[in-house]
Amino acid sequence: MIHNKYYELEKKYEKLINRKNEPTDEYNGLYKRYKYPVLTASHAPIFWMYDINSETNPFFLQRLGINAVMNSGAIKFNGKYCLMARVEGWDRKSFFALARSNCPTEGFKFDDKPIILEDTDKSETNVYDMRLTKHEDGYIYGVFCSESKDLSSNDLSAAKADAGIIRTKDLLNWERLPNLVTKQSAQQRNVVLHSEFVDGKYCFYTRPMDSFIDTGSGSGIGIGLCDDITHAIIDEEKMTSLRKYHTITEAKNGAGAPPIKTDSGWIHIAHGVRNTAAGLRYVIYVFATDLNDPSKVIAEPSGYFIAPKGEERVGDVSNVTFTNGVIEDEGKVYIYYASSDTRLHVASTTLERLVDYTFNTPSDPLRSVDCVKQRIELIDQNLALL
Ligand code: M1P
Repeated sequence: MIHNKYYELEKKYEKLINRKNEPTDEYNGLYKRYKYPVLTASHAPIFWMYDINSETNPFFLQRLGINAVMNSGAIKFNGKYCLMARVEGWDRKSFFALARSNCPTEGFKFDDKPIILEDTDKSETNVYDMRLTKHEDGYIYGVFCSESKDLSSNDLSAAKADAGIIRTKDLLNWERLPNLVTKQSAQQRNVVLHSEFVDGKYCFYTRPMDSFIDTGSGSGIGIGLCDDITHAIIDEEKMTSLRKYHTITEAKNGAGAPPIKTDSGWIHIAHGVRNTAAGLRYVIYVFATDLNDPSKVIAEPSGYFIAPKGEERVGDVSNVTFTNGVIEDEGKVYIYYASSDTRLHVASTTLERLVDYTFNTPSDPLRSVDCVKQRIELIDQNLALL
């Protein structure tokens, strides 16, 4: 028999799922932030957490809690906006679950069951941050971080990050492929598959790392080609957007969603990390690469595009904004970004605006003296009009 409490919680859940969302009144010209997150731990169906049977769970205890719903891949499929969310349990393990809606900014509801990945590697302990790519080969690929314990170290928390790969044609049946092998880099996180072949090969954005936390000698976002996605091996990684001293990418950076193709170039919405006395600060930034050579950076607006604001600043890992999902839909662009490893938000803009921002915003001159000159130039132009 279903516990009475279930019906009470169900009402709350339905109210949450059907809640209308609206843009906030913040103005920056670049994008609109929305009032409510699109996914939170409370969006998890009640039957994922409770045993709803009053005989086996008379006190209606939560048996398998959900801690956070965050970094999500995104795609429009069969007319629905779909988010491949990173759902983290109270047990610290993440899994993937698909939430769908008819609207890009509200109404996301999880499919009844999370995604089951084929168990191809018994040492894999955690999985997270899937990027979805609709590839020109006809498949939708999911590339995610596959994390295992680093057995070469005595440190209990030492871990190893690899890129796992799955693919589907219907978002229901997933085929797992062997993990990506990058011959030059010991570890990989934030790996993204490019949507088109480059020189007839599959093209991945990578993030070379020497260890689990530090990118070490890794100087930024890499790019590498491979012949066969069913045994993906990258022999050589070139660099694209580089980490730079005293910028938002000084500590590390990483690709976000697959880049958006425009007439002017590929637009990448990525994350940059800097260190502070209060810990790492993650912001979202934009750069563009050449249409014919996606490794060549042709524009990189100065500073951040989205940084944590208000309640976004606080969570399990505070001061973080992170994106791995963007949907471009008939000239509109929806950027799904998580805040502080806790919840998922959306910001909306248009392709026209994003192109203008990307190609007409000055780049970071890297020194205060030049930054102030850059600003005075803007002020002088404006004062001449006022
Ligand atoms: O905690 C912030 C983010 O840290 C990692 O990103 P990166 O690999 O760039 O350090 C990821 O684990 C990500 O999931 C997380 O949001």
